[in-house]
Amino acid sequence: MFQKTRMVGAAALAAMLLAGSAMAADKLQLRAADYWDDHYPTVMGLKKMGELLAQRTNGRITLKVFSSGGLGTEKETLEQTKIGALDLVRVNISPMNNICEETIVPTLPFLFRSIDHMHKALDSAVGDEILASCAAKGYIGLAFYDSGARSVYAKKPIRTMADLKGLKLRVQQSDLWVSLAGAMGANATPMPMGEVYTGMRTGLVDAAENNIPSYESSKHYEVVKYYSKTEHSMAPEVVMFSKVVWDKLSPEDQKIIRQAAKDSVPAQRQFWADRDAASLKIVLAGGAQIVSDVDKKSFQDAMGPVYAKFVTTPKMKELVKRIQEIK
Ligand code: GTR
Repeated sequence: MFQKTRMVGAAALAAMLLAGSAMAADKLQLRAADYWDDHYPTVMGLKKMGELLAQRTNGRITLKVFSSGGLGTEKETLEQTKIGALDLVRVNISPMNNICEETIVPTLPFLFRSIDHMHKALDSAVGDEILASCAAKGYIGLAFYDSGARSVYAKKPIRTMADLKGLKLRVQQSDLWVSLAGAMGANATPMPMGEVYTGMRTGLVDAAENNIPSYESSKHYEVVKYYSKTEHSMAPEVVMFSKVVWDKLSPEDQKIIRQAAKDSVPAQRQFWADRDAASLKIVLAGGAQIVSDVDKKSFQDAMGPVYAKFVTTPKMKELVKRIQEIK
């Protein structure tokens, strides 16, 4: 009896150890990068995704976020993700523009009529198709995050194209952005976000463009005080997973990761809305002026050549049309 119990006990222990080692082998710690700090809504979105992963797998899958641009510029972290040195990355969609052409579509100037229209479009099949379009380039698009609308800020108000004429406007590293800034009347200077503060201080650039939380978090409002609501693009943020890593995961884990990213979106949108309001207060208290009487139509009317140059394939044309048709 004693003997039998001991044997059963030993077998059970062995089985437990085996199961334990299998579990340990299955443990997956994903590594993500983001330019912003831990309190910025994009990083908070990734952390929400991590929480969901841990809850849904009893801690088997976790997500560590390397924030504050610690791993490099967005271009660099995209390269690291492509080779699998990073598992995923959160970037603005703009640095994807030169990599994967359909990401140009949601970056296009004046495409979305409102935040609500942008949400509807990105939540629809159009959004999924754009996310899926980067697989051949090494990226599995998991989700779009909110980034509001981007507007120009400078040392003077920008109400018309004439106001922007000849100004050196910092843009993201994307050919579309160079063309877009040119069509708005400015001289485009592409550079990574981390260099813009010094660039503005030293006069390397006169102006930049971004949403209010970025204008605030980057402290750019300390250097240039006029934020003019051109609202020329609603280029969203995007979460991109490394395809080389993805292809090694089980279909079950792929499903769990995809779902956790999607399910982090509503929380991220709330973090965004909260931060947008809080950032506005901070920049106003810091002496920034919000210029609302901008002749947006004059900027919008100048965008024909940008569309003609960048919306080139039948697929891109179709995506633009489907977005415009969303009510
Ligand atoms: C911000 C975005 C960053 C970065 C930045 C930029 O809105 O959150 O990821 O792309 O814009 O202008 O470079």
